[in-house]
Amino acid sequence: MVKILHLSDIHMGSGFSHGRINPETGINTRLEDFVKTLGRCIDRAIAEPVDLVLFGGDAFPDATPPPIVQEAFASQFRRLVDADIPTVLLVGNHDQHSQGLGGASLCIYRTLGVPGFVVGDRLQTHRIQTRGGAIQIITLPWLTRSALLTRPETEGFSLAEVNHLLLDRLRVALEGEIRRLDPNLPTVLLAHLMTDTARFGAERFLAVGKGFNVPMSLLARSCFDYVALGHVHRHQVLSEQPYIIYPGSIERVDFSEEEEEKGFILADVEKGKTQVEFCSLPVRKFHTINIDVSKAEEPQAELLKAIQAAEIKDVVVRLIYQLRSEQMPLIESSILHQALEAAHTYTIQAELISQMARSRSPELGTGSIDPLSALKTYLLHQPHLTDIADEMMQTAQLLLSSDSEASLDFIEPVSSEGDRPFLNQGIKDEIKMGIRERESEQLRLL
Ligand SMILES: [Mn+2]
Repeated sequence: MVKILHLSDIHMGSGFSHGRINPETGINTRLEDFVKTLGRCIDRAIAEPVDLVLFGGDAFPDATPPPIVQEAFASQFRRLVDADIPTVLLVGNHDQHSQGLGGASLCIYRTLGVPGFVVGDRLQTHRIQTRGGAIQIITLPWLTRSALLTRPETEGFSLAEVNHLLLDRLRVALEGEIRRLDPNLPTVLLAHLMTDTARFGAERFLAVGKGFNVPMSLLARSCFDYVALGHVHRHQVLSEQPYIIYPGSIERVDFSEEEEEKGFILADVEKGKTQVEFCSLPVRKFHTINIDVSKAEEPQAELLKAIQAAEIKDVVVRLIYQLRSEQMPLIESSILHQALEAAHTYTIQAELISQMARSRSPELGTGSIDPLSALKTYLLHQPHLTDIADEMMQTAQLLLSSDSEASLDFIEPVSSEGDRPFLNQGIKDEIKMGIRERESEQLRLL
């Protein structure tokens, strides 16, 4: 039996806007949080001790992390070298440099020949000798088209056709690896990908046409004793026969992960009888206080009541409230700041309700509708947009079908416009345009 610790999506160095500078260290507290949490994972690996550590990809927000972040990551993994625990580092989409060209941030571990470390930057089978016996690990990093296809092969193809071809190639390549497996050894597939059944928020349809989804049938094979995944930040068990698991990210990267439990997987992998356990991590809480005070006579008092009712000590808090423009003089923002002081960090977003009201086309209904039909329906009701309607449709089509790497590899800004706290300047007319979409937030981070 091989005892494995499987963790994924560390994203160390992201979410700095939710932290502050620790005056004692000069370091952003969110970096300190991430290092502490990664430290807990490594502590557990050493305390067990496990025979092998598998990292499912996305070490940093991008392939060129600042030295302080890279060193913090390396000093934690270094402890596994000292403890003589072999480790596989898989390359995720965030670890690849300019879409696969020029190596990945994790390849340095191979270049330096770190003892016991394997970097999974291509589809390949690694036979690893552990204290619990030999095991074979197939690494499947984030796939880019250029990994399996050449440009002339896809000339004139639509995105759907390209994805289809890519899947065919992957099927053949994976089959090749499977045929060369030693049937007597336990086998793990370690992959960074989006499966067709993964859930990463309430509405999956947003991802349609954007991503390259790998069907479960490709992964749920009896030759695998465990399928260790990375990419989706929400922990989920997709199959039990064999176990196919996203451990999820180890820390909350942003508010879209507010409700999610964070942790890693301990797996006892044995030919035909693998057992798994999810181990949760005590990570910093995120909390949204959302309150509509537009009908309140004393909006300020209502806001204070809502803040006092929430547990905010050491928590990353965002206060979102709706009010009418006439109520603005009734809000004393310095008092709100005072009330939120116990939070680790906080932001305040005021939304003016009169300007938020939008008419709604009844055809749009309440069920899910694909984004293109929704836009088409919307345009029918907007005569002033008739001139550019065709162009808008084409652009939307282009956006939806654009390369998944391009649309997903968004690097989180240090501080986004909507996250900026109000600094004793009263309430600005800051209206959040559009809908707050937890799903789209999460999409860009996967
Ligand atoms: Mn990813």
